[in-house]
Amino acid sequence: MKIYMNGNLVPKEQAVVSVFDHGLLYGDGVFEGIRVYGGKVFLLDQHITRLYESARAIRLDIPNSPEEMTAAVEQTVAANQLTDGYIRLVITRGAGSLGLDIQQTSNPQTIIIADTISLYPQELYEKGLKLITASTIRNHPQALSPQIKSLNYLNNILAKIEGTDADCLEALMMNHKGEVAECTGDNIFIVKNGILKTPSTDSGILEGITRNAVISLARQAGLTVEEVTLTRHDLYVSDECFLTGSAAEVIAAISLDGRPIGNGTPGPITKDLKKRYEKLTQGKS
Ligand code: PXG
Repeated sequence: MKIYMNGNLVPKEQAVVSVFDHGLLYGDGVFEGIRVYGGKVFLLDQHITRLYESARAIRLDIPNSPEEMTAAVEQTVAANQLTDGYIRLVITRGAGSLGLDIQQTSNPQTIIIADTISLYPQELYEKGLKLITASTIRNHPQALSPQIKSLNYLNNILAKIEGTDADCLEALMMNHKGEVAECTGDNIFIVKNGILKTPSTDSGILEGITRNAVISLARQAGLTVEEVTLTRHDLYVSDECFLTGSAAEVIAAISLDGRPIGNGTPGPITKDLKKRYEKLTQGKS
């Protein structure tokens, strides 16, 4: 495996960062998780745009241009002969002194890993996932905006632990107002009376690239899509529920807090959108 580090492709044993890197010391950095399907990097432009926006939001100047970063991703995929897999693109603040001051850091590290990922067991793509509501709320947008895909994922990890403890592979996170935000690594949708609904970006969520692709696919298919405020009640009484993410793709959620959603199996609109998304990933849409 060849890892891209600051312009070079190096064996993974040589792909190392300093213990003084603020990415390690403080979670100070940004990242993207991107898929490769059939040798093509999926929705790369959108991931690059979000990466640079996340970096800008934390006042991190990425040394390369977006065009150079795009080429570096493609180069890493080619060097690893990856046809179907997963890319982790990471920018750290770089090494500095022991202190928060970003002015005492230098050399942000650009790391690109091309590997494989399987987030959920295949059978759950047929059966659907069980969810619980985490007591850990999503970061307050005025503390750390969930729109920034930063290297500090403790907020999500703490909620994920609550899910795992309850035998659920995903957990629902509410925002500081008690509204539905998203899951720990996935966005959430419901279907109610044939209408597709998902929390709006001002609900304190990461604006998922898969989320946006599914919204477009649904509209193309003639569905009404609403980006709204959702409460947990809306989820409990919904007809269908599903999650979206680069790693997860589209996966049904069949219960929340032990309560079945709809009839407790993946619903027809969920299944249809899952198929349409698969077609899109295969370049057939
Ligand atoms: N919300 C959160 C908090 C996320 O971390 C999503 C939504 C979905 O966004 P995209 O743009 O992927 O549709 C994410 C993304 C992993 C992994 O390693 C997690 C994500 C993406 C890729 C890999 O667990 N989450």
